[in-house]
Amino acid sequence: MIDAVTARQRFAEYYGHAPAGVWSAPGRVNLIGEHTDYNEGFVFPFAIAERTWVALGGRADRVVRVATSFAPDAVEIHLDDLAPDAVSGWAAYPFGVAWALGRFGGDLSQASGVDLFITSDVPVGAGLSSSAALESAVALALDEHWGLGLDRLTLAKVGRHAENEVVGAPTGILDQSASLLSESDAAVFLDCRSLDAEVIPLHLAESHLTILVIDTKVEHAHATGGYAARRASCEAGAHALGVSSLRDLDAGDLPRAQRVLDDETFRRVRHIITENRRVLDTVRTLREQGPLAIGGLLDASHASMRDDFEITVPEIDLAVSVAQAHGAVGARMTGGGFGGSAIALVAVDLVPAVSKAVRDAFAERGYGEPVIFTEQPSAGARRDA
Ligand code: GAF
Repeated sequence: MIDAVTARQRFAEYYGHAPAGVWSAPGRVNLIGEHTDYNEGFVFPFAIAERTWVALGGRADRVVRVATSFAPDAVEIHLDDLAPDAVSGWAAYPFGVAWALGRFGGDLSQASGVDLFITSDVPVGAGLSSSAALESAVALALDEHWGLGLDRLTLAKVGRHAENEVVGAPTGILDQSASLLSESDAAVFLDCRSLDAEVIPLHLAESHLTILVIDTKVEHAHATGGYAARRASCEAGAHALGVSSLRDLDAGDLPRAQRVLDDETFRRVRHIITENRRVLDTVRTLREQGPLAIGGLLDASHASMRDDFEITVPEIDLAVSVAQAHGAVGARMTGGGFGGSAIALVAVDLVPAVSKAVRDAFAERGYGEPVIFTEQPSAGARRDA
């Protein structure tokens, strides 16, 4: 297990002296609201227990050096050389964040260099936002060390900017907001247009419920392929319907959308319109009736991602349908799709039975073994030491 003490030790072993501080940021599960963020809609994620840790030490020069436990070689860059196309691979995340901090109001011309050591237990490629955990931890650490004083929403924008401009993935602000704004036992209700955020208690433990994560091990990547295509369809749909974003439409616009758009674009647009409604209904239902009552909305969200947005894969659909058939309150894919993880809202005492049923079903179909674990909605990014 990784914690602040381990992160300090790893830094000290690598650089030969103690770090000035340790910061960490979590991955996320999105409870509901998929692909709505870049359509200026609503999302409702929570932070998971797995985190990325950044230990930082100051330097006298203007070099940023990054070492990690997941790549053999350290990488370094002079602060004057930071640029979107200056780096590639995993280093694009930390260096991209450093570059984006300069773009969001931090004057880096007098900033001194830093040594960073990064370590993480957020699963990579599981749809649980390992990239946002890395961006958010680095953003928080550098913001504090350099005394930039940027607020957390701005740091979320910094992470998104790094991902869009440096990594090259056209993602929205969901993941970084979840990582930076979450609190324990709660989810973040974010309006991605106004960026108004509200932390809403989930009351899972009182209801004897937990979130089961089923990582199908089917790896996804958002810098390529389907994710960008879905975003382009949404933008084309909004343009054809005369709105600046799909956020401006509701169910009353669906008949006109069906007349104006081709079938595929219509179904993409219908997913966004209905998913925004489901997020609002989830938040209201949770407040009025508690988490046991939101299962149908999770199920409907999955059906919409499978049939209208077409971002699920057979392994994910199987995990969801088996969980539903074995007593889950509700289940859906979480994250951008094309692989990754499903989540199921499950009574605590049903966890072993649902897990076994999913494992058996995967074995029967000849799919690779999924990794199944429970998640506790956890604290957001913070300074640990
Ligand atoms: C990925 C992206 F990074 C998010 O911005 C969001 O669009 C999500 O997919 C889908 O809801 O995690």
